[in-house]
Amino acid sequence: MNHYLDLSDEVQKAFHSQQPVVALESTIISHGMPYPQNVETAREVEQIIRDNGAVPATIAILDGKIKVGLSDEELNELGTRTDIAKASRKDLPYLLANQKSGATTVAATMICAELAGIRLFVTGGIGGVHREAETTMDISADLEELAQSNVGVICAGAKSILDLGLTLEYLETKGVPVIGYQTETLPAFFTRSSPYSVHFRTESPKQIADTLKAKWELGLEGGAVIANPIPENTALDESFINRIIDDAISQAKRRGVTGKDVTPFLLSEVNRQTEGKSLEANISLIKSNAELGARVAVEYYLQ
Ligand code: PSU
Ligand code: MN
Repeated sequence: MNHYLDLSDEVQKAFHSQQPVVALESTIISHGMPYPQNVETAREVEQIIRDNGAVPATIAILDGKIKVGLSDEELNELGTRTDIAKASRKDLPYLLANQKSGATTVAATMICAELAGIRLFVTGGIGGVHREAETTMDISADLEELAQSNVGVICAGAKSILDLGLTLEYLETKGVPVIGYQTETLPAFFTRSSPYSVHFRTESPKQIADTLKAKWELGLEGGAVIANPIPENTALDESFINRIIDDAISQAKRRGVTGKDVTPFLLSEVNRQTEGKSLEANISLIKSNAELGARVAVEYYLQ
């Protein structure tokens, strides 16, 4: 095992007794939601995974170690400390070599999950190709990681802060299957559908697990996107949320926000302008993703 890895007791026990393990990211805790909802949600999401027969492994970089499975205190630290870096693929070497801390993005969580031998990972939404990427070249490292790390990512699609059409094109080029769970269209995080088709519609956790097995048994490197629409009762009105997203994007442009700050800026601006409605939606969809992720993991590991 890689000497940077530090597995919690719960995760170690799960590996020894061959229980299914599901990874969770930490950028959503440190940079995606406000305190105290971030910490409360992180704990609740872990419990949902346990209740559905799997073991949660929230991943973060703490003092130069890749933590796989966090204690309550560590979750609290990630949710309250203001000096936690957003850690993507490019950031891992420096943070580890210099005993620093960081909250892992989808890309970095996939890397750490794979190092630990975890095949399934639950999050809210993935990064992707930003609008106007043809001039800014802002394309999330999450997409390259999906192309190369062998981890299935359960999410609610992607926010339309991104260009969803170009994001799908990118994933298609890289051979990353985008699998809809009981949906034909790519969910747009806050809403259950979008004008874009997923690559395949599936009906059950078993069908998803079998598809992942076939991919990896064929030696096809890389991950998959499993897109689970937000529960109907918490989905936001499409024109309401799109108006706010458009406004957040033009503000980011006006203020000259670039690089790794773009996504956190847009997320917090959307949170602010929806006065908590987007936060409620975010919490609801991540819980729903946790349930699906645990059920897929059970099928993947135990059948
Ligand atoms: N999109 C969301 N919520 C999030 C993120 C993206 O709807 O919390 C976070 C994830 O951690 C994702 C990261 O991996 O932002 C992508 O950042 P960037 O676009 O800078 O690659
Ligand atoms: Mn970016």
